[in-house]
Amino acid sequence: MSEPFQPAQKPESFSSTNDEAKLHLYTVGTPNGIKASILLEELHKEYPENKQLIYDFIPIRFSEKDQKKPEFLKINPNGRIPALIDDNFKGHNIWESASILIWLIDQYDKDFKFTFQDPKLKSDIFSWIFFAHGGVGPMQGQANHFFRYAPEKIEYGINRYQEETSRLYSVLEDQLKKPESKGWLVGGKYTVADINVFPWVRSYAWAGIDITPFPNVKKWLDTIEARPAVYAGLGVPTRTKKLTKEEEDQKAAEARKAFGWGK
Ligand SMILES: N[C@@H](CCC(=O)N[C@@H](CS)C(=O)NCC(=O)O)C(=O)O
Repeated sequence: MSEPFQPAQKPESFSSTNDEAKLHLYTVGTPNGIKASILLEELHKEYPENKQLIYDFIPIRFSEKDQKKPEFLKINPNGRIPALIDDNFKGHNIWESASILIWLIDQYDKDFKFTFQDPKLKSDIFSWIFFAHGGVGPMQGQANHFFRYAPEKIEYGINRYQEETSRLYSVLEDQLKKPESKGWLVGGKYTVADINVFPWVRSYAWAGIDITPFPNVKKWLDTIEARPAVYAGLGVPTRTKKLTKEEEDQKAAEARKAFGWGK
């Protein structure tokens, strides 16, 4: 019988070590997948000696429906990426992208580099994480669907989800433009709240969203994008390049085929 998944691979940051990977990320290069690899890379940079943070990744193939296979459903009953197995905790499985970030911070960010010890600031981090997890992700995901993938162009659906995504961006803009924010969502520093929503906002163009009304969001995007750990995380499972219009249409067509949209 063939293996259900492609072999695990070590990311570039751990390619020179023979030490065993303790964390196993099941992923695809989508906004939800990338947020996990970005945080793993950030943690590795802050805690380079911590061998518990050595990770590998298993590239999930939507075209093969890897995410719906029984072996995967044992890891994530929702049949979606990302999912993480933590061998430092007897193979504990974590699913839902924000839940993975919270787990990693709680277990491995002992010096509060990407969070806060103060309970009120930690609660603010959760507010922004859940705002993004229940708002930006789902709404922008639907904007993507109606704008890029739906076999028919339904103006009502496109407008509804693009407008709601833009409204959510305006909430980010208002937060980021406050002088005390210092350009970050919580407590004047780069935290897991920023990491959680960054990959979604980064792909605004794919959802057909205009970023120009949100200059502080654009500046925040560029600042995060320039971080070496973010660059490393964006390369997992593979680094994508800027697409031409034809390549964008091809990518949308491949997704339509993989998910059976518009049959
Ligand atoms: N709320 C979930 C959403 C996960 C999700 O929708 N993942 C997409 C990729 S971004 C997926 O796995 N799609 C495959 C499918 O629907 O079968 C999370 O944040 O982890």
